[in-house]
Amino acid sequence: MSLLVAVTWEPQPWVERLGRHLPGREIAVLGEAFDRDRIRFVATWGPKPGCLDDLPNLEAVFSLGAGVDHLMNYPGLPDVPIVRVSQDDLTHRMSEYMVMHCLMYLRDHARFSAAQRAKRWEDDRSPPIASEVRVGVMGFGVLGQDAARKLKTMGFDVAGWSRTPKTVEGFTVYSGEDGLSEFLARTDILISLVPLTPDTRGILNRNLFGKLARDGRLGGPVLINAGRGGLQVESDILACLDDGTLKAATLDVFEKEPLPETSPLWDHSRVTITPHNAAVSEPEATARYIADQIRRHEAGEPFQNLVDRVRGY
Ligand code: NDP
Ligand code: OXD
Repeated sequence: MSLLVAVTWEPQPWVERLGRHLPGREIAVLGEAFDRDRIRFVATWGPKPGCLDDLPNLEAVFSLGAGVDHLMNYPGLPDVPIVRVSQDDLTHRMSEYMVMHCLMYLRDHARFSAAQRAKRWEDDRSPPIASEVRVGVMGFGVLGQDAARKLKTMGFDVAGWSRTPKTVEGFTVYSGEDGLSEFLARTDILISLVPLTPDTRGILNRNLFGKLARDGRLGGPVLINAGRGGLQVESDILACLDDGTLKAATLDVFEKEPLPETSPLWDHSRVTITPHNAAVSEPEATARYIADQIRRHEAGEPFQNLVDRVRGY
């Protein structure tokens, strides 16, 4: 069997690890010579048009990330199972990110950091405690639920929002259009972990920000988006920060990546920017996961974390 690595990144770390976790198998690399008839699996992120064509014996495509919007928009996506990454290493990284940023807002880190630079002893006798802050996790799937559990352990008052109704012990889960307004009305920190689909594109906009709670302990609603840049309308985020509809925003993902130097988001005092690294697909853990999935498939078991092409995630 051959596995084709088709990434927009440096392929070598992936080739080395996939080779180690799939001993005795051929690992082909896009851009080098390989026999297209021998390719049974592809592991890819952001494949260039044409590179998944003409693979007559293809059995599955692995997305090298949890999100699959990079594949859903691929013209002529092969009609084989699409398997996305969903494993603990990635999940735990995302939860670290969400817990850290929520705690930074809870403890008003930006204010104390500015005070330190100004050598100012900022008196603060009544900071909120986590249980007084309502976190709303938009996208209550694998990542959203893990982050929610860890935030709850810290004491935050956490609820979720998903596309379909669900029962998750310990949480109120709102769903669909019907549940959105109520979910937003009880949310001080909005975490976005929804996939980018035709239904969710541009969902983080002025209309939605205007429905967030305004009576919370943080002095205004906060947005944390690590879902996808296409979910957010950046001009609305900036305008809402400036007129007080939003108090602050942490953004890991952007309409255009890398974020252009000309973006006003860089200079905004109440925007925290990270370079789409909230939860990276670490090559060792990801290669192990892909090798496990291939072994399952070859043993006649179903792939895990299959993508539904109609839903788009
Ligand atoms: P899951 O598929 O497990 O969860 C997705 C959740 O979003 C589900 O709860 C789903 O609802 C909900 N959802 C989807 N569409 C809608 C909609 N139209 N309205 C309301 N809810 C919706 O995905 P993961 O948790 O594994 O990953 C989520 C996303 O995180 C990825 O798609 C990716 O874009 C992003 N990501 C970002 C990373 C980063 O480093 N910045 C790293 C990894 C992922 P339901 O439960 O009803 O299906
Ligand atoms: C992912 C990502 O989807 O890193 O895994 O964005």
